[in-house]
Amino acid sequence: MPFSTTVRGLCALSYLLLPTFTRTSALPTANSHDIVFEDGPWPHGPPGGHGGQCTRENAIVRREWDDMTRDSRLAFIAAVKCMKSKPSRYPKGVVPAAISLYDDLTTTHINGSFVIHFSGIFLSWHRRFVHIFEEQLYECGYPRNLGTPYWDWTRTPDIDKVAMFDGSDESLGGNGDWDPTAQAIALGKNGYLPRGTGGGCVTKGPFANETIRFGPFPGSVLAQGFLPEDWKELKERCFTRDLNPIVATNSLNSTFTTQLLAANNISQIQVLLTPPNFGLDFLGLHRAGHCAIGDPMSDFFASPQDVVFYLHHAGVDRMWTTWQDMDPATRRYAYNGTSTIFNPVGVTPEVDNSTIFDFGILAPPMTLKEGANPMSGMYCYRYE
Ligand SMILES: [Cu+2]
Repeated sequence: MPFSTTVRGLCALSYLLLPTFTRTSALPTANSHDIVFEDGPWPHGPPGGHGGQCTRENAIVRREWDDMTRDSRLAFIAAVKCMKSKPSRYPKGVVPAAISLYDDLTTTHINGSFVIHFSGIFLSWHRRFVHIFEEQLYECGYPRNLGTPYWDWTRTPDIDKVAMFDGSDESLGGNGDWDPTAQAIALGKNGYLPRGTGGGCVTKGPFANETIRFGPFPGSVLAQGFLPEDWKELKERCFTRDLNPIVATNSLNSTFTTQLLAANNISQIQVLLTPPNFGLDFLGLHRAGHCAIGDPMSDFFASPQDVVFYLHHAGVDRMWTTWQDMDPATRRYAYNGTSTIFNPVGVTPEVDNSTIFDFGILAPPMTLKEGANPMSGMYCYRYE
């Protein structure tokens, strides 16, 4: 069985490849004086817009992609394209690969990768990240009563045959074209993932023939524990996908969602989403969603370059929200881990409500407590 030589971190990481040292690059932040915005980091004030009273009636409703109307889907696609047409907010030369505002979100994700994954802030950080994306959809004319669409994985076992990826004008774009040279992905000691049914450039649908600019990051970057010096440099290539029905059928099904929602504590949730020790039959829902789409979605660092990232992480957030809401008294502020990837002892403390995490130039830092409830504080959204 031939294995890919440039294995992607998220799908290919072996638990044994633990970084011993982590750091993130210093980039300007929303609170620093490195960047001065005429109208603040986000022009139209704090998120939410519900005037402090969030109710079931006035909450933003996030719907499954298939449950959205054609008009809503087209509005979403147009807003994403708008984000991709707005200029980056970084001063010239700071992040050469960040051409658009959409790229700024990817930059922030890459820059935070060793803090926001396999850690106690994974869920909270990605919840807010999707919310920042949602705020930018509104700035691009997306109707304010509609939320970020989510992906319910259990509806897409035949992932390369579903409407979401059929390449029509109201899809998220098609599969990548068949690339005969695409190879299986080695999982270290844990076997391999068979290749998907595409692998080449996406040439159909709304995001056809687009260019991506970050990565690919080989799995060794995760193992070494810090980003390569040149990660901010412009490396243009075509936007690809490699939809993988074997991963989708095996790992993105109701057996796993049921198991997740039956978890007794937050550490079980974290393990079931992204098990540190995994194989083809147990990828975890979070990892499997990335692997089922293929590069760049399967790239541990640069995955937000595929817009499906946001639907997938809304799907992850929906699971966490549902689980929290079943027993808010004990689950609302339940955390597990530190602010460092793989939670090494003595690097950063165990997180709690006062732990702060940040979003670079995108938005001000916030605490875990502020991000714990989708229906209060800065948030006012629900899943339907
Ligand atoms: Cu992430």
